[in-house]
Amino acid sequence: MEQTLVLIKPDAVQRSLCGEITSRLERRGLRLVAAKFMWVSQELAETHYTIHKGKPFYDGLIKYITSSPVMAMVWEGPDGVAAVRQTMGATRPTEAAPGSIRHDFALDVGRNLTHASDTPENGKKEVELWFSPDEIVSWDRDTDRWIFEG
Ligand code: DAT
Ligand code: MG
Repeated sequence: MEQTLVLIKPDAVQRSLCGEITSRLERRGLRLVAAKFMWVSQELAETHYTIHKGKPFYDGLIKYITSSPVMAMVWEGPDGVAAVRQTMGATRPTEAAPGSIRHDFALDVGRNLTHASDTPENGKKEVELWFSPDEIVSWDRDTDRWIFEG
């Protein structure tokens, strides 16, 4: 089962979209294994976005992610990273597929509502960065056999 970090970013929290976003992931069949509502420290923001350091949008990105609380979650499922990225849509909302979250609720790349890990390796790294092992809940869902074949 592949795990991915999902962040409901400050704009989505302020726009009361936490329920809408988690609902779409639940409906897809993904399984929630961790969640917390939190302020993002400057240090965590910089570590999380270290790959973008030096890019023109970096300072704005750090300011955005630390500007208001976020809801951090871990979701899992078969091919979970790709599935969640698809549900979120392309980074630029105007390039996101119709029906994706970023298409349906966003316009600006700097206010694109969510973060989702982009590879299984980064999923693992990001889950470890944002959550301690005791915050990850291992559980079986009664509907799993109707959603996961294996
Ligand atoms: P994603 O969040 O889809 O993984 P990314 O990792 O390339 O996208 O970039 C991280 C975030 O940085 C992205 O969600 C929004 C912001 N960003 C990326 N490219 C940008 C740009 N050209 N201008 C402004 N913000 C940008
Ligand atoms: Mg990314």
